[in-house]
Amino acid sequence: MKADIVTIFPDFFRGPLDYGITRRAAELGLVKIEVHDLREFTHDRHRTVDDRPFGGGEGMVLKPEPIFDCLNPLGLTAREQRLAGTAKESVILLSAQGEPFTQQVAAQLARLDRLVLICGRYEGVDERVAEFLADRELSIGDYVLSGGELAAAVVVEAVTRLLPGALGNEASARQESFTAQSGGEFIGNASTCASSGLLDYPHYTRPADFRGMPVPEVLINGNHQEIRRWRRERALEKTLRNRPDLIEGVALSDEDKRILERIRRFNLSS
Ligand code: 9D3
Repeated sequence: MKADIVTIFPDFFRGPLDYGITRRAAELGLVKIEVHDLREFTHDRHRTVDDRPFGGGEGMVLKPEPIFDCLNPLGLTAREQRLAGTAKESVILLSAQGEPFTQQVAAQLARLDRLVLICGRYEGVDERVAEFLADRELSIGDYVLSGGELAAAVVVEAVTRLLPGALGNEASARQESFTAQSGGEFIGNASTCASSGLLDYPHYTRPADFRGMPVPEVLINGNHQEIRRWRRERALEKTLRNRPDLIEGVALSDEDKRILERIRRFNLSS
């Protein structure tokens, strides 16, 4: 996969993508990231990338011309064909007005050969970029960032992990067994215990007693049936507390329903 990032802060990307899985994937040649400095596509002495909004209002808007000129030499397939799905390429504008970036979107993007990520800045980006240049507009969540750079790094990391060979053998085998259980398609939230659409259960490692904080007994006394049940209970409990919205998308067994009922009653009584 080739990823082109269009930004006014090219140095930003020296940091976040140079570690862990994204670094290894780049070294293995699974992903090639090229960062484009938008200012190199300006023609005035001050290298102006922004301008005042038509109609008035606060702040500045990224001008369309440098962005269009930056993409022009990249040799992309026409937008019409990209939108028709006949090209394995996508041009994405990262903006607070975008559709939510989810694990499902990451999986779609991981099937492509080419991503172009345009990072917004200032109060916004001239709308002609979203309307005529980009194929889609993505947001990474409902909070205000100062621009699209962190969001682009998030997208690259989430997509890169899904490229074949990006995870070690062990991790990819584990992921395979998860995907098999969810019906062949990797669906649901990234932070979920992928087999079920729930948040993950709690993890512990040595020491068994850390400064008076013990590991739950059940995990040490090694009854695997009991451990499975305990983990399922804790996953249900944590999901109910932190992400109740996820519960409705989960296939609950009768046992799960009994556990949830017990947790709900317990929470009401305390
Ligand atoms: C109410 C006017 N602005 C808030 C101060 C709107 C606004 C403009 C520009 C909000 C954010 C930004 C810059 N943000 C991004 O470019 C951005 C973003 C985000 O803010 N949140 C989540 N995902 C993304 S992707 C790009």
